[in-house]
Amino acid sequence: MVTIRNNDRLMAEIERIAEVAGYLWTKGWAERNGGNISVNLTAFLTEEEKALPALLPAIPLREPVSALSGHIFYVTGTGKRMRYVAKEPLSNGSLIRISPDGKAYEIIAERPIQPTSELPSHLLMHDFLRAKGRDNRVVLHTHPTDLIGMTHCEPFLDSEKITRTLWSMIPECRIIVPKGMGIVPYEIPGTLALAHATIRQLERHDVVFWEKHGILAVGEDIIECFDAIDTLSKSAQIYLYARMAGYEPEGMTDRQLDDLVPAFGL
Ligand code: 2HA
Ligand code: ZN
Repeated sequence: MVTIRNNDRLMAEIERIAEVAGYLWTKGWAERNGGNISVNLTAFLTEEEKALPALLPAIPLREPVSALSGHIFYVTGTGKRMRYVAKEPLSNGSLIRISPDGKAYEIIAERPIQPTSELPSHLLMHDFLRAKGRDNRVVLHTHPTDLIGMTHCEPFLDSEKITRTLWSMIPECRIIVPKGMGIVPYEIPGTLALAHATIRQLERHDVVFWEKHGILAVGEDIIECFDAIDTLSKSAQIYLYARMAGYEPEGMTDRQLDDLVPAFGL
């Protein structure tokens, strides 16, 4: 019988997803079932594993994702909590296979766990990035308290303003999030309107704020996506702590930020 459990590389990658799910919970970014993760695992599966039988009838997608034909994703389950994804990723998420025409998906392992309500949005983002030739494997959405807090302040609902403020708190932020952050004005969670507005921001950024809701990062590696959000959260904390202490933080100068570009090959 074909089982994904014997594939050590695949299981190690699923363990890295679980590791990050644990960080989201311990950081306080994943209240209840907050947040969701999808990771393209196609490169980790054997041909035999890719052809595993579907556990349920195919589920149609609202919009086709033709650049993802035949691709396999790990996706957190709808209503599932990150603190449990951390312990048992395959009981709180599943592997899905996109149909050859990109119009539907099937759950192929390990249990018939329905994917997150944000799946159609995640897939549209994966599809967009892959069609653009970006080797994107990860879409990570979470609810960092400090970063969401900043989106409640009107002047920060401006990509340049929030990027400049957070970059200037510590050098690492400029280095680790070199494309800056996009902003998506409030939309109802789980809607394709939110997905399309996010995709417009992904043209220029790898990290996007969702006003009064959360943050979304895309990238090649789940740990790196987490690190980008974690670094932004650190910057937000420095900014907010300074404001709470009653002073406006000075921030690095433009010159200091610009000097990082050649120094780190940005
Ligand atoms: O999965 O965070 O945006 C729960 C959410 C929806
Ligand atoms: Zn959310």
